[in-house]
Amino acid sequence: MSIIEKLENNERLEYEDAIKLYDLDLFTLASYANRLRTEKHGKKTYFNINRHINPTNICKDVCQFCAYSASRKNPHQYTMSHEEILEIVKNSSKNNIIKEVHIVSAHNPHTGLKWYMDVFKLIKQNFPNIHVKALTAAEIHFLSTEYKLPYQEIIDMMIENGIDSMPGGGAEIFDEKVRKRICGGKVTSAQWLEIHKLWHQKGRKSNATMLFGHIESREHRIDHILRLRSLQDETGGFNAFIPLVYQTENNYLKVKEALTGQEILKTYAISRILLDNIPNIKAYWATSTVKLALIAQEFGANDVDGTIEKEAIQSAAGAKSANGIAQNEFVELIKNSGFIPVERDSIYNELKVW
Ligand code: V47
Repeated sequence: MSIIEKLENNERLEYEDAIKLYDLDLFTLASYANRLRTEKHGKKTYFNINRHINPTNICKDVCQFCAYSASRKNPHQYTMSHEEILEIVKNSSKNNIIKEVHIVSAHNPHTGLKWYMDVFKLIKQNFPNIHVKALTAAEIHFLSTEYKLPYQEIIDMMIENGIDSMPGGGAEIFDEKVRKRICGGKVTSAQWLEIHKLWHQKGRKSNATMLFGHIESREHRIDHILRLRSLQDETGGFNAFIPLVYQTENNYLKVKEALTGQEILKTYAISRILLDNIPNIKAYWATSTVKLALIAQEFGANDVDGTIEKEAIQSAAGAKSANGIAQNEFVELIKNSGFIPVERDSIYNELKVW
């Protein structure tokens, strides 16, 4: 059966067919991805009102793509105090506007495990209505090795200290050869998947990312997406898949050519087509640019992430996301592009349809 016939019949595609998807023209891919998006979400596009906090940039790991870590080209080291972090949440949560804090740090060996956990405990005690999305699988692996505790114990601590869901960071690219080259030494692909599985087994939700547009090939992207699909078949715990477009500045991966918009849009569409079991495909505007995130709505994406407010990881590598985006601007942009803006909470309950 041809790939088009399989797409017409909504058949699940395995690796050999999946890789052929990139050979289809952009608008053919768009039409199948958009059909699937529309079946699941109609014209709705989700966003949330969130605040990103990056409490420390001191990192014991060395990822070639990272411009945020202070051990790399960024000479400015910082570690926030708990008071500073609480002040940020307090200022952002005036009038109950933000619904989520998204907390991701570098792997700082100097603070102690308690410092990490107290951040979440204090936020939850002081702001019980705010959803705490925190600790990537890479951070969990770091804490587990640094403090010689099994993943399970770190996960139990996360739950005790008020973490509601896990972000999707640290996945990068699962192919072991590429991974070794871009972030050797940190959480392996198998460990990343194992940590999310353990988290899902606790009845909790998480997201999954893929960093693309660096030295990986199309085959590596397909392999990455299919490994996520297999785990999702087992656990059903992923809320969203987020392809992160690689930002090229201030880091050590020498990437000559940035991806074309066409390749990025194909990747969103292919993600939607292959991930028949992950409901939300997020075009994270901080890495795709706002304009492409809006276009991605026609290519399978049904989520554009949140207002962010402050962002340090992608902006260090050249993204225009340092100061977030205002809620009313988001709403206007989604509306003007022909979609229905829906403010959601962190686990995709609808809060307001505009
Ligand atoms: O894992 C680092 C990426 C991630 C660069 O779960 C880079 O809702 C592009 O995971 N170019 C952290 N990306 C951010 C993240 C995330 C973002 C938004 C939403 C969610 C979610 C998760 O940032 C890291 C890494 O893959 N990153 N450097 C770079 N130069």
